[in-house]
Amino acid sequence: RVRVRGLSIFRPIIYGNTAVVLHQNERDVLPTPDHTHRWTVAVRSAASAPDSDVVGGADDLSYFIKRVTFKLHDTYTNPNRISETGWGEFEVQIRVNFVAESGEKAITFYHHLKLHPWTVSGSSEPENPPLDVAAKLGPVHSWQYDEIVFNDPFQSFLNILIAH
Ligand code: SLL
Repeated sequence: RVRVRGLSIFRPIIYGNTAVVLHQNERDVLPTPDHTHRWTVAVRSAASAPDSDVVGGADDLSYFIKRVTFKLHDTYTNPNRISETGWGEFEVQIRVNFVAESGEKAITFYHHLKLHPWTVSGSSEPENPPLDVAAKLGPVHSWQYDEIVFNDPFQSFLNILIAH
């Protein structure tokens, strides 16, 4: 297999989470009533379709990404989830495995799960509003743009990337 030496190619991604405050009636039926939020973490393509204002999609990264694994805080008994309930923020470990043809090693990065809509009013310090106020503010979003860079890619993998 031939590497294309001196060439770098990247693919843009966004990663992050959304979170909502659980209603009391949702909390009542959880095995863990101390959980206050429901959240979802995700990795998506940041290359939007030309005729669409929707960024990313379900599996629009699958031509070069084989698997994305999320590792949650040790307080979770099954840490490999993408959608969960909880009460606190923590670093989510995100591991990306590439398709076998790429010959690329897996990469690992982190996202700080955001649940709380810190607000600033007037000249006071930022504050974390109580749950009933946070619920009215609506979903919290925290997304990061990044680029996955491949240096000296295999010719066959380069073909896959540029053909897509
Ligand atoms: C904090 N350093 O104290 C953080 C840790 C951990 C969040 C937050 C638990 C879920 C469960 C959950 O929400 N952990 O135990 O079922 O804020």
